[in-house]
Amino acid sequence: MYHEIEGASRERLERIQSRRLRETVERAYENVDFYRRKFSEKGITPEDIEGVEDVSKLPFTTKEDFRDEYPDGLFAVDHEDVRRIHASSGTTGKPKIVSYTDGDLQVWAEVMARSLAAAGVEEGETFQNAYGYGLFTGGLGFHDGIEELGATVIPTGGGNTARQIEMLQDLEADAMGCTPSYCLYLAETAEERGIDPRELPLETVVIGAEPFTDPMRDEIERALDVNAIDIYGLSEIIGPGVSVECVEAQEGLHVWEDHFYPEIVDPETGEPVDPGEEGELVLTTLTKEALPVLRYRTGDITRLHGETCDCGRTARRMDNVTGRTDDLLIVRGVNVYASQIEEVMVDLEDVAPHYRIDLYREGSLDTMEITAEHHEDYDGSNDDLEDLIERRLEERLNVTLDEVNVVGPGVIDRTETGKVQRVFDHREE
Ligand code: DLL
Repeated sequence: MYHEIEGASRERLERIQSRRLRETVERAYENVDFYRRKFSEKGITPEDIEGVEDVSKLPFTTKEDFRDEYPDGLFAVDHEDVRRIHASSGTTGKPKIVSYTDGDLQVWAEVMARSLAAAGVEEGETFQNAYGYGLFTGGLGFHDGIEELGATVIPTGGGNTARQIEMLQDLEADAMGCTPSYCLYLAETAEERGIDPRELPLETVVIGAEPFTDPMRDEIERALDVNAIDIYGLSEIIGPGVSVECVEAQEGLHVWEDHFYPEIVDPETGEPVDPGEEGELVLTTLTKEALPVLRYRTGDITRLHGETCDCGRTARRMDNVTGRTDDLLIVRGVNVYASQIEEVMVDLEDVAPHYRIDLYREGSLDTMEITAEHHEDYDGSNDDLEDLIERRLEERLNVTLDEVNVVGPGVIDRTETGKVQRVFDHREE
């Protein structure tokens, strides 16, 4: 274990959680107007929260709150104490902006170091970090954790697969981090180039940032002859490093509960579900300074397990996340909300309100196709309109479209119920 707290008794852990929850509530209430407003709407004050047993008295925070408080309405410290900013796409309009103090960056590096150690990565080993650097939390989150652990980081970032493979061969990384789909793509590309991916030196890949199924993980493990370890996290809470599987059991992801308090609620009612039941994961930060977040509705569907684990870690485990409560589609690791596409489409005068989004998995990579009807009175060329749609969507989504088709009025099937279905996700078919 990287830190002795990982093996702490449940009683000790809960005492720490309760103390930190009180401090977080206090900090949020004192420094963020938004929370003061929410508390008064609920008729509570920080004194009502004595420990984790009171957590469900607190108001939820949602992604819409990040949008409404854009850019820095949720920050709890002055700008000079913010050492870093990251961002992730929001449902509409602006991205969600997240911030970190020096202390937050230290905590993040530590939970990432713990996560990597749990995944089986050791001090002195070499880690090729193929998560994207930049506003996305994947690249820098992993980077700092790898250094904190005392391993060597190769910051390749995303893309440039040929170079990525060459680096793996020449610098002999023991471990790599990337999205599960990119991992498979890399294995396929190696094969196309006459390199047996199983001969690459990798022993571990740490995969996350998008959902994947067990068969997909088996394929990764087989293709590269590695352990593929699931890591979970989200920008609003910190980034990667909220929870991770341990290599010993590889059965559920230990949530670093001394920093993030997990609950599972019914996505419809917001009420806590029975222990072990499936529902929406809700997270409260316990130590974040720049951006304390109370009861964040992640939109991720999972369940929590309390049984002790073979590895000796006492933190509860969550299931691999495979579903969402909302319209988030993660395409090649990039977060895209269907509502962002909707916004672009309704702004285009020559496009009728009928369009569909088709997602496929070709080999190991996601592809996204848009089919849209032009208006009855549009007399331009379909090619021009396709180019326009493509340009507008790519600007807005930061993801390349694989195909845009403009068709005549009435071509796209209408539903009989009147409920439109725009997204057709064929990736798990
Ligand atoms: O994806 C942070 C991250 C980077 C996690 C690298 C793991 C590795 P966001 O861009 O804010 O942050 O996206 C967060 O991605 O709410 C989930 O829906 C999804 N997600 C993240 N990890 C997993 C995972 C990063 N292991 C959103 N399995 C989350 C399934 C995941 N979904």
